Order: sequence, then C-alpha cells, then structure tokens
Amino acid sequence: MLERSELADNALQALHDEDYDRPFNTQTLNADTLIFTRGRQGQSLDGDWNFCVDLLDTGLRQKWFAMTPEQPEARIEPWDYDPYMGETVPVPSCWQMQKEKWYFFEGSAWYTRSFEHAPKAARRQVLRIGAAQYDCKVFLNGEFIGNHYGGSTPFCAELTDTLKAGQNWLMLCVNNTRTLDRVPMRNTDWFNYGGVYREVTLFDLPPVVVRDMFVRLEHGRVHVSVKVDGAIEAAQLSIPELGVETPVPLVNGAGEIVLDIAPELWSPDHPKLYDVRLTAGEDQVSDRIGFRTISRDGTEILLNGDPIFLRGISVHEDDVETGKVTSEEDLRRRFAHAKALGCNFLRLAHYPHHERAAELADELGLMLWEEVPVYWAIDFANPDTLRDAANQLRELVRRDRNRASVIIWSIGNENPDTDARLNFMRHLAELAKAEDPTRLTSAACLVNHAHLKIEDRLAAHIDIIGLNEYYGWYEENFDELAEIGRNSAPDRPVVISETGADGDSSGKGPERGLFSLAYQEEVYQKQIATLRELDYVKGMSPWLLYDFRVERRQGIFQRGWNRKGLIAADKETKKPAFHVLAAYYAERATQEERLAASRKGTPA
Ligand code: GCB
Repeated sequence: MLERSELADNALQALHDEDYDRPFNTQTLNADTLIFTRGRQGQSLDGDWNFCVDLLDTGLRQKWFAMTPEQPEARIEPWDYDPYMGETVPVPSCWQMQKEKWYFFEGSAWYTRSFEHAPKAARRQVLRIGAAQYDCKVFLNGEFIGNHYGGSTPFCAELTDTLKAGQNWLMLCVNNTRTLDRVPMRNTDWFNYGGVYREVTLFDLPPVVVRDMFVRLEHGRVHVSVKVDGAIEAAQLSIPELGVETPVPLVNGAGEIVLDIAPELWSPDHPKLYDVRLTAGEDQVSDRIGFRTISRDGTEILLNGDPIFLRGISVHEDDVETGKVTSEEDLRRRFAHAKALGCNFLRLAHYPHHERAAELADELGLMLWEEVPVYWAIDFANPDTLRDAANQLRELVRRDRNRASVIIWSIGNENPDTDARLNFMRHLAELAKAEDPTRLTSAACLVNHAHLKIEDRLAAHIDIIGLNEYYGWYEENFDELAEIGRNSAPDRPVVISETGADGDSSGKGPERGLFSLAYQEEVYQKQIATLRELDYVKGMSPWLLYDFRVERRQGIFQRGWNRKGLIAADKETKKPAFHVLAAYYAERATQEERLAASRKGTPA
C-alpha cells in the first residue's frame, strides 16, 4: 500500500523496510499441507488473470494485496498498481512466452482473479496450484494464506475460513528470482521461466478429507497406507477387478493394511492398471494403479525379478511456444518419439515434470526417472537449502508414488563431491527411502577425471550410479572413456544418465566439426561402441530428446538454445544421431526379448 497509507507502520515504511518480505517467506504450504486429489472433481481457476510484473517488489512493500476493488475515480491515494484491472495473462502460462517485454524478466509478478463462492454448511475449500515458479505467496480477500518454495511441485492451501459468500479475490505473488540458497540455485542449464504454469483448481470438500493414499507391492504383497484429516474409525478400500472391498482401520487418521491378492504385474510390455477407490466418510478419491517391483541385485536392475536394460532418453519440459507449460498433446508426442527411438525409459530432467507425464507413462508402458533440482553447486552447508530440497522431494514422492512407471527417484545432478554435499545427499537418499521404500534411488554423478574412474562417495548411498559423461564433447580424448570403463568396478548398476553432443539442424550449422550434425552422429556411434562393452552399464538416457531454450548458450550455432537434442526444438526434425541410437536400441530390444524368452523357456 502507498507510502502514506494507514496500513504502513509509519509513513515511509514501504520505502525503508528491507525485511518487507520476511513475514511472507513462511513456507507454510508444503508436503504436509498437500491433499490427495486424484479422482476428485474441482473447479478450474485457469483462464485469464490480471497480471503485473514487479521488479522492485513494490507490491509486497506497499501491500497491494490489501487494496479493495474500486473504480479508479473513487481511489483517494495515488496507487502504483490496481490488481483489479489492467493487463491479463492466461493461467497456466510462463510470462516469458506471453510478451517479448517479459522475456528476461526475473522477479515478482502479481496474479489476481475473482471467483464466486456459495457457502454450504460443513464444507471445506482447498486450493491446489499444480506449480508456480519459484516462490509463491497466496492471498485471499486481502489476507495472507501461505507461501510455497519450489518451482515444479504442487501445493495446497486451505481457504475455508477466509472465503466470503459471493465474490472472492485471489492474489498470487510469484517470484522466479534465482538465489544462492535455493533449489536450484543461481546457475542452471535450462531457462529460468516464471509464472503459474500448471493448473489451478479449487476443491470443495467434506469435513473429513483423504490426505494421502499410497498403494504398492512390497515384499510380495499389496500394502495400502491411508491418511485422513478427521476422526473416523475406518476408510473403505475397493479394487473391484481384484475383488477387494475392505475397511482400512484408522488410528488418529492413519492406517495401513496388507492385502492377500495376486494382481497381474505391470511392465512396459503389459502396462496393466487397476481402478482403486477409497471412501472416507463422505469423501472419495480414486486412482489407476499398477503393481510391479523394481530392485537391484549386484549390478543388475530387476523389474518384477527379471534383469532389464534401460533404453532411455533424457528430456526437459520445454516448448518453443509455451515454455514450461505442458499439454496432453505435447506429452503424447514426447512419448511417441521415445517409443520411435526404441525407448522403454525416460529421464525426466532436472525437476519434477507435469504429473500427467507419469500417468501417461503408466498407461503407455514406459519407465521413468524422476528428479528434484538439486543441481550443480547448491548451498549444501545451508540447513534452509536442505529444508527446501527435502520438501520438494517429499512433494514429488507424495505426488507420484502410486505410479508404476516411476522406478527411480533421483536426488541430484552433477554436484561437487564435498563433505557438505555428502551429508546433504545422504539425508535426501534416506528421506526418499523413508517416504517410499519401493523404488530405487539415484543421482547423476561425475567421472573422477583425475583417477579416470567412476568414483563418487555418494555412490554408497544410492541404488544406481547415474553417470554424466561427455566424451567427444566436453572431454576431448575419447580413449579415456574406455579406460574409465576398465578402471571401474562398481558394486551396483550404472546408468549413463547423460552423454551427447550439440548438432545444429537449422541449416545454418557447420558441415563438420563441433555443432555439426555429422559430429553429433559420430559421438553417438563412438559412445555406443564403447559403452556396449561395459557389463555394469544397465541403461542409458543420452542428453536429450529435444533441443531446449537456455540463456547461457549464446554461441553462433546455439543462439539461446542447447542443441543436444536428437530432435530439433520444432519437435519434428530428427537429426541423424536419432537413427544411430534407434538402431542400437532396436538391437538391444531384440537381445532382451531373446533373453526373456530363454528365461521362460519359450522361443523368441
Ligand atoms: C550436463 C547437465 C545438463 C546440461 C548438459 C549440457 O552435464 O547435467 O543439465 O544441459 O550437461 O548440455 O552441457
């Protein structure tokens, strides 16, 4: 609010207070306030919202959220913004993609919209925001509701006590400023999009609400854990196709049962899913769930007990037109391209992708690596940074732990091997197992170039060693890759989580050498020739499916894009290296089929 407003403690507070944002950086919207939303019908709050970028954080300083809707002529102070009129943007969107003037904007932006509410006795209203990059402060009718950190996970805010009959005004202050202490920190190799870029939904709920349902195959049996808000003695579980209709007894809102059933197992070849329904009081949720096991034995990765090779590809969430906004069509095209490449696996780098990705992967039979953005030089010694990372991991795991397609939680990417990092990552690895003992953990580690060896102290604390190596690109001497292969004897599976080279397919690229399509193709040929000999390498997800936008790549062939895609940013033009990898994966798939057939004793 204005410098002379009564809401300011003194006339100049809005100008002089540099702690203006402290009361709002509460992180009160976090994994603990999530509710289970699958199978629920909510009211969509997507569509046009009033919008204003706010580089100097004038909105928080002047308390724009406390303004009431009025005609401009009726205002008696010279307001610096009117949340109730002016420019609009659609939600979901990234502001960079809306107007050129916002392309490089980094800071706070204000979103405002109204919705009608008709109060009903004993109902609760919970707002869910699919993702807002990076920090989001929620206000309703002038009141501060809560704050969330983390740009790619969903969060929920209970609005029940602040809602009014009739018109209500919701305001979000979303800030995409990169800071040293957050996750990710200042320096990344992807574009720093900003905005409310996933769906916003309002749920109207009964007093007893299902907060969580976790259904999984563990030690050969189906376990179901339930959490509800509210004092009831039992929830009711049903899986009609398996004849399950049983109460889940609850103590203090929590309960777990073990079912004696033998579901058909989910696998890429047989992506079988079951309808699961849970009723608690008047509340009901449902999900489509597959059952499978994923484990490791020595250097093998086992799916349902059988060794597998992960024929993968890495992918960012990025689009020429929409930035980070992901549509169903975009996801289906992504998975169709992965299948055309011969993949059974994708690495969803470097942050949680849209939740629809894992639902679709469940249906289509693709395995996924999901990841939190603990990327490069995070402030590992800072407990606030750990708190942020741990919360993002919990939110991701809670969101997707019913998805059979998700086989790996990855807790970091290319972090320096320091003591502080080891402590930080150990904590995350343990947390992932505590939240979900049924999946494997990994992290993208680096080669020790001094020892020419796969060597990272974190390896002892994760199930799969993810390895990013760029022989032929950042590392010139290709022969060293074979040497690393020989020098290393890991005691657990290695997945080459990245490798690749840029290839400019715009027609303006060079004919030969770095950035040419021919060079990219050659790097893939050499990588495959070397890696195929390493029997502890149990999968790969080269870098990456599509070219992606990023500020830090400004070379003449890059022009604001990382061009390591096997397909150009148009998501159509396949580069020659695509076919090299496809040929290798086709060969591997045939081998796998033969092995599977010989295990079963049937001809392939
Ligand atoms: C890496 C990073 C990835 C980059 C890639 C590159 O090692 O993990 O985020 O985009 O290399 O292209 O340099």
